[in-house]
Amino acid sequence: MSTAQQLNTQFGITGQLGFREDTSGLIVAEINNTQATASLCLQGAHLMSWQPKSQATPAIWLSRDAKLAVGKSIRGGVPVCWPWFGAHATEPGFPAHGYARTTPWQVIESGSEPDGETRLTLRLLANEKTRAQWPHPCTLELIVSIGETLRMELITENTGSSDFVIGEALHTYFRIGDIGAARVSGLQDCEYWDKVGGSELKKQQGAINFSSETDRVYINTAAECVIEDDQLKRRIRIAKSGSLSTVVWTPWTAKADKMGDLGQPDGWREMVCVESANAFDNTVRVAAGTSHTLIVEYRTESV
Ligand code: TA6
Repeated sequence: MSTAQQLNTQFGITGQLGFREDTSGLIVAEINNTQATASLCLQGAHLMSWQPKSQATPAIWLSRDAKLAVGKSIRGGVPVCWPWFGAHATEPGFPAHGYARTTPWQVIESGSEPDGETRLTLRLLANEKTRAQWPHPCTLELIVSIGETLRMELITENTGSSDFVIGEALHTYFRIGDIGAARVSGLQDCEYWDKVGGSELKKQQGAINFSSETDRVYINTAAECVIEDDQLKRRIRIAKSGSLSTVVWTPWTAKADKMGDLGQPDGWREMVCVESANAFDNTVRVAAGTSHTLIVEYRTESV
């Protein structure tokens, strides 16, 4: 595993991209360019923060209780859920949302893009533990481009001789003023599995407003979503490709209290998850020798 100093020598970009070792011993990439600031923990290729310079408030939420620890997921940011979404289909002892977000990744490339964005490419480092849960020969890479727009590409390559099926998500926690003054549009008329109180297939009517725990997997949709934030007077546009599911989640009070790491007592009110995914009916078969890419692009607009 490279040290922060080795990474700075090989991939650092003066005045834009540097690497530091956190007190947990994990390595964090810090990005500060003309368009935005961001930070990304190499474990899990976990983007923890993103704030366009045009915005007074970050666009990505990180719990004030978030702690970096080896092998532990970070509450907030953009967890990479892969190679399954939610609970493992047959192994209750396997980690929820897969192992990618708690496994070391390595930096394989960095660069400055023409308009001033900073690009970072990371690859998951398979090991004995991951192969025990996922024996398929494959690579997983994440390309992040940080600017006024945040673009993330999650690329699965099947390097083996047999097909495999993945579930995945960029499980993004967006920063909002207050859940009671925010709504999500773009999913009207889409079918969704309502995970609150069993799992029933329903159809979305109009925009999604929030007044209780909401945990929905919208299926068969490539739609762009918009978070309308009346309190922060902004929109966050969520465009995607290579994804046919969108997950919308707020834990609300009881679940937030039970989880205990969302920034008590009401840190959970300042976030909503809108996750670009391939889950439930939309898992992806990656044929031998081919690759599959899930892409998101996030933009903020002051209104
Ligand atoms: O995507 C929504 C969800 O599946 C919720 O059911 C909740 O479990 C959330 O993810 C957080 O999961 P985590 O494993 O990160 O605590």
